[in-house]
Amino acid sequence: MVEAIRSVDPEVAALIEAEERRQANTIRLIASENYASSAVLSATGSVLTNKYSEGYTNKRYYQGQEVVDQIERLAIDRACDLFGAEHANVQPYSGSPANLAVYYAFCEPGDTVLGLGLPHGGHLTHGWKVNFSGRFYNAVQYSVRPDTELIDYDEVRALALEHRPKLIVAGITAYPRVVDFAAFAEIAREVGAKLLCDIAHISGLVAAGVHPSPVPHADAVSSTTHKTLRGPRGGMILCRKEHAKAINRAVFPALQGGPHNHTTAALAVALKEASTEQFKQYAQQVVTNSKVLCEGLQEAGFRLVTGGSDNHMCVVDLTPRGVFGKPVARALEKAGIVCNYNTIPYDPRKPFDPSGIRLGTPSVTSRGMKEGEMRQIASWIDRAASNMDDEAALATIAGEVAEMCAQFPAPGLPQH
Ligand code: DSN
Repeated sequence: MVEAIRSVDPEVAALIEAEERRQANTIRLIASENYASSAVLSATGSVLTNKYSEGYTNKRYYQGQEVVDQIERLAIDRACDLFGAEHANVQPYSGSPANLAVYYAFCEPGDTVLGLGLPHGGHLTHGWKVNFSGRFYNAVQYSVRPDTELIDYDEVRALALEHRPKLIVAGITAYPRVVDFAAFAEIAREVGAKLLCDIAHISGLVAAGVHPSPVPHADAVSSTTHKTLRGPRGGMILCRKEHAKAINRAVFPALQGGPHNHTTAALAVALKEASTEQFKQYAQQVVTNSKVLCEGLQEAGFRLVTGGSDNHMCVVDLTPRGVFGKPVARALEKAGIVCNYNTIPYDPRKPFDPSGIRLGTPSVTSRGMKEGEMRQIASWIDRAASNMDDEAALATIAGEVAEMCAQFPAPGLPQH
């Protein structure tokens, strides 16, 4: 495919190849990233990008839908089967638009919504003040407990009883533990709120049965499709039949125009991949790898937020090592290990220069790395954090990283 680009635009072709090399030769620990398979990438780059299909299957505003209708139907059916859902909308462009659509379907502007605060591991769209969710709605934020750093379900209930939200959002982007969706559902029922469970980070784990599913508990479940689910960049919403009309109307025509049919096809492929035994084993290994990475880091003197991980990510408090998130993330990048700096709960430092880093194992697990490699990665992180200003030491680690990467070819990438 790059050859076709090169004949028209060598500059962009060269940049794509540079990114292929970067993705191949570095250890990617960004918890929200993954490697989509060649099949998913090919569907994303297919002629389906050429077609407009505003509307839904058998109810479109353009002719020529005999193929696209079948593709969208496949994606919907596979999503419903995989997650045990009554209805799926596979048109949201990504996770934030999916959440916006659920707010639109269930709330009026100004209504009260209750979500996890961003500094405590929530997402921008869970009511953070600079986001639409905090500007157009009366957002109340719950937090994690200062002692355990676990979601404070007592506080969620107390805030729900006090503020009577129209919508409660249960979801995380930087929280390394299982979310108790049943507990959220009980609180939502008690106060008459709708429940949105945002499983963007964990949808692959949910699909594989290694994280409890919110589907039996939630009015709507939103997700991106490119994180642990390993699909194309996109979004989807699962919901009960009773909400299907409201959710569909919110996505189109309220918020979006034509669906991205190339993404829908790639999602259908990813959902098929995610229904296999191989994917179940993958998801299990993602969690095992995360636990082992945490243990290695603890042994090296780092503090793990909540004391460890039972999903695909670890949030690392660097304070005991006397270093901070941003410089460590930069040093790690020089050492060939890519992550993001992150706040820790009740962080005394500023979000742009916080105390922690967030690490995730979806990408390295897609390359086939297991427990031994996680211990090696923990030891490289330890070495990099001890040699942050030593360019030569960091370059040496980068060389070792590239050697290990060469032994674990990443799905979807040509080998350079
Ligand atoms: N940006 C994603 C993440 O990294 O968690 C969430 O949208």
